[in-house]
Amino acid sequence: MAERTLARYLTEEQRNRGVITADLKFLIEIVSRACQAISIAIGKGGLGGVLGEAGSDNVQGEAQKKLDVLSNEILLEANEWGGHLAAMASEEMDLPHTIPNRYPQGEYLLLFDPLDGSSNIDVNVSIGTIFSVLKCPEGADLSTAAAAEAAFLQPGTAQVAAGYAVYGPTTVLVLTVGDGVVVFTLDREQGQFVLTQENVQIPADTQEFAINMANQRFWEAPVQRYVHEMQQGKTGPLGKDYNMRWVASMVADVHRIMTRGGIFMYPIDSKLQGQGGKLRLMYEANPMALLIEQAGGAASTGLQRILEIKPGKLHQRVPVILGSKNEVDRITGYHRT
Ligand code: AHM
Ligand code: MG
Repeated sequence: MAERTLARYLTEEQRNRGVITADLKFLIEIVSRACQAISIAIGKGGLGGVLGEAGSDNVQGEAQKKLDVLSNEILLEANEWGGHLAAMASEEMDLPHTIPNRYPQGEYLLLFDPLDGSSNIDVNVSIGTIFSVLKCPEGADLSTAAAAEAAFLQPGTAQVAAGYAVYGPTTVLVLTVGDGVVVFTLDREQGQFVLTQENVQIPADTQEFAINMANQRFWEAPVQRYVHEMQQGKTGPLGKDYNMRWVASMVADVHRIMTRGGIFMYPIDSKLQGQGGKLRLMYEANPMALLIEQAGGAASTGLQRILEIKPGKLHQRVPVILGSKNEVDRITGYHRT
């Protein structure tokens, strides 16, 4: 039987199951091609002159790497001409990018973190791209970039598709169109994504956790309690030994959880209180939360299901606790007591 490429998967979802529209199929294919282009640029590393600082800061005041800027440009250029989008928003841009007048406008909004895990770029550790797709509300004001922001402020439950690419030893694309989670692997010779896993299911239980332990002294009490109990292992209240992993690329940490379960936490802490958290809601937490829930896991701030947060601004940050359901339920229980 012929390989199931991304194009074929999307065509089948459109034709047989009516899950997606022709425009959404086109949008996802374009994003996947942009991810291939980013993967190629990353693969060149020091030979391609793509490593190092860009010499600029993004809207969040973070120093941009050359690959942050390049990946953002690749995604913008790939997506602006096709007629499938009303606007785009990115971690690397203060305001949304509206579609230039010379191109037709479509009904979707695309949000992305073009290069997640920026601190890992120069050290040759896995990094990725995260994206989220929303429908543009009818009658939305897209006349200026500033006005367009309001169209994006929809809860994560409104996402019609979400995904991420991990640029690791292999490049994988993990996708949901609201019909479960599927994984594609980039066949570099053919230049296309091929389906390698369907119906991804995250085990409900786990013995693996991911958190930046350097922030321990700043954590809130429920997180202190939970991590302390995990560290006590078999002889503690949880009755089992845990292992810890922290890649510092959310895409890689989430992909490990997709593959074998686990819990990932970037909680609120006293240092982050003023900004609401570390990770961004609209293009990091929401797409990951949708993927995790579609794979049978859970995603919470500790106090609230991430997908139900009504966003107040485009670059809003939130606490993130996601992964194996029983462990996420345990720590949200600790938040309630
Ligand atoms: P980025 O989008 O600028 O790369 O920041 C997000 C990243 C996540 O991928 C990762 O989970 C986290 O920041 C790592 O933070 P820390 O450096 O505190 O470990
Ligand atoms: Mg990021």
